[in-house]
Amino acid sequence: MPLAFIIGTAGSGKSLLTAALSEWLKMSKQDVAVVNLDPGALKLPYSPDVDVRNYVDVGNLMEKYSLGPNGALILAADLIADEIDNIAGDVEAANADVVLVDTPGQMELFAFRASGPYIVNELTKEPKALVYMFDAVFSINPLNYVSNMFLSAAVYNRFFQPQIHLLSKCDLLPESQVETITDWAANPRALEDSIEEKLKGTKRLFSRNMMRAINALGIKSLLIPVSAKTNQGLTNFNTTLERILTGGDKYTY
Ligand SMILES: Nc1nc2c(ncn2[C@@H]2O[C@H](COP(=O)(O)OP(=O)(O)O)[C@@H](O)[C@H]2O)c(=O)[nH]1
Ligand SMILES: [Mg+2]
Repeated sequence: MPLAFIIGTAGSGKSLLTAALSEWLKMSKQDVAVVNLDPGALKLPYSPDVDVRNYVDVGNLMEKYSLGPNGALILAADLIADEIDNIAGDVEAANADVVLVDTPGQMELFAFRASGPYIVNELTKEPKALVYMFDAVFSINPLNYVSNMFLSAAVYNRFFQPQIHLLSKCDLLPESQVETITDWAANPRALEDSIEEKLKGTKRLFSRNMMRAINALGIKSLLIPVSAKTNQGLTNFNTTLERILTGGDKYTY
């Protein structure tokens, strides 16, 4: 079964989008399973079919190794790799036609430690996609937008899997601002113009050069606006996901 990994900075909306898309898929009669890979999650907006917290307990780690919450989360992220056979077995047993994987709250625990790419490789040999989330409210400033482009390129450089880019929480911005940001993704010239207009001095220079360097990598990818509160954009998002995971077919017939 194909897998989609939902990735983004802390609070970018990974867990709520996982919940919204899985509900939306169920309504479309698609057989979906949801995996929680965040050992530090206290409360989730969905009930996971597979839960890493069954294997790794952050509270226990804090006590056993006298760690603070950050240290315990780092250790937990690494310990997940040791449980990969169990987790892969649980995913297999869920026997769904598509699997959504919600990743740890702090992106670096998944993307920038050895265990993340190992987990992505070992969990399945079937088609997979990474879904990278740009927080809309954060991204409205071109400086922040370029920083997020940089992070998404860094994530690509860790996994080398097909990557979809979403603009999350777009219900929080007026339509015109959502359009401005999606235009930046589609049209580098528009982003350069906004950088010239909105930024000055070192910030302008740095943002422009960083943006040009990232564009030169050739990983241009459109930004799909979505909202996990209103379900806006889920059709578009899922069409793109289907194209990567199944070649454009439904997951369940
Ligand atoms: N308005 C709005 N808020 C959202 C949306 N998605 C997530 N949030 C809120 O943003 C916060 C962080 O979301 P969460 O899914 O936990 O982020 P995660 O850390 O990436 O998993 C929560 O308070 C959510 O309710 C959205 O589409 N619209
Ligand atoms: Mg989360």
